[in-house]
Amino acid sequence: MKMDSILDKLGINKVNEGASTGTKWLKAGGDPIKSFSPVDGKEIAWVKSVNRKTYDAVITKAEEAFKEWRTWPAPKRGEVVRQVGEALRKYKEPLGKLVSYEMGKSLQEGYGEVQEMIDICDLAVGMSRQLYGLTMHSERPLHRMYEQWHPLGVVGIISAFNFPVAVWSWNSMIAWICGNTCVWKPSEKTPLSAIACQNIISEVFKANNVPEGVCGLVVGGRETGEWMSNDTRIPLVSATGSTRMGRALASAVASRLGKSLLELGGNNAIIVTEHADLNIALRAAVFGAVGTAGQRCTTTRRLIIHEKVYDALKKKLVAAYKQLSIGDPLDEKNHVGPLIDTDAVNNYMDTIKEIKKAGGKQVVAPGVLAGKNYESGCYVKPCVYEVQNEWPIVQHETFAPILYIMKYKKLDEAIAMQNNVPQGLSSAIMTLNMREAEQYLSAMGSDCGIANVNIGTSGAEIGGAFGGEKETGGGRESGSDSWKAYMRRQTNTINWGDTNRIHRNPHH
Ligand code: UN1
Repeated sequence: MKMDSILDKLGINKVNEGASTGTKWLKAGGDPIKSFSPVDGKEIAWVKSVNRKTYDAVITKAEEAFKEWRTWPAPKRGEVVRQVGEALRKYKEPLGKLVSYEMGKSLQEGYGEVQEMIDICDLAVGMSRQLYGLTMHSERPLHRMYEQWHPLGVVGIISAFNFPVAVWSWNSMIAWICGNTCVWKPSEKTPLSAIACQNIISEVFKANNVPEGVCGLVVGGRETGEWMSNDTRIPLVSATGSTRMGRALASAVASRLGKSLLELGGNNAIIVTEHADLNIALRAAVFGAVGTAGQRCTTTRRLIIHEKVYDALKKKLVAAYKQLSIGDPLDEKNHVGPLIDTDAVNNYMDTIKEIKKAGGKQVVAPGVLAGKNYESGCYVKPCVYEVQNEWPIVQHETFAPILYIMKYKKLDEAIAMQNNVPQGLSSAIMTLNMREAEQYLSAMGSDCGIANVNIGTSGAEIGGAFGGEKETGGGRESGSDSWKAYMRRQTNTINWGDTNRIHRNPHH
């Protein structure tokens, strides 16, 4: 399929309005944003960003729609989400290709993202019948006490370029079955993938007479995110992105006593013990470090290797990195695609300068690729450096395929190194030794939101709660009981007795 026909199928024009209340596109009124592909540097299409007036119109519509949407039984809302999942199955190929082309991740990963959306729809459909509250025994006679969960209202969703569609769906599908309306601000680096999603859902929402306003879209930059953070009409803002963005957003939302759900930076490590299966460790490390060109928040950034297996694993790493082919991510023989833009390339180069200045020892060389097939200037070589964990550059998340390796002697020391960074998203240990694995998963082990054994740091499934501690922001999205973040808890006590009978109780 040619890209033009893909854009056609997904309803993307040369110039698009970046504002929608669900099935209706509004005049966005703000500056146009150009979306270009990091794959070949070509312009794909334009999107007009929102101005304050259009933004307000979308939020107002979402507020109005909430009044009706909350009256729909949750399983009926789930039925709409089930149909969204069906529609996504139908559009998996063109949407996966657009994600891959607009963001630069491999085609396999582009399809994987759409599959993740389908999976979260399935999960949310089941959840729509399981929004359970507890009941408890009242201390008063002839009283009943229980908890129920109600929707919050308008949920603002801010997503990042690296998962242009999946992370939005984790939030929106669950927020919807809970009875909320959503307004999505996608990354301004990948607005077309968002417009495509909006077109796909709008078909389903129209067919089901879902109130206009349940799924809003506002394309815009940092300022639009700030409007959301300060907007008292939005009780919950769920945001994925950098720690810098998260810190600003969290304090703005907190100062109006709103809720925020944050999924920010990671600095994920794999500990490889002397008891590891080195082939499993190698595969996990390479996939984790170079997948999505190192631009996942779950990317493996540090390998902490036992001294006994250090040289052996290092040799295997060097050999494996030699096999990597870098190029057009839509061509399935390539393993590594481009970074999102040339700013990211500059960031990669600045980081390498810092590593060298600190005394990092090169194990696999870095480089920016130029010439034929690399015209976009966004392709870089995945590289490996020997470093010290406490160096400021190692403590910092750089969204690029740079892997740090370091040596340890005792597991306690390795765990301390792993935890000794400001971030706390994902982590893994490679070992076939039960004591090591259990220590790692215990309260004395990994301090991250995700801790794995013999599987790498990236590729988390939607069924588990996803998120992390410390500077990662503490939020949990997608599976398990993460739905609770999108609802408010109400404790209800009902007196079904008459006063006389209560009076007879000697304790009251
Ligand atoms: C992200 O990078 O923001 O664990 C999310 C993974 C994916 C999610 C990553 N399922 O790699």
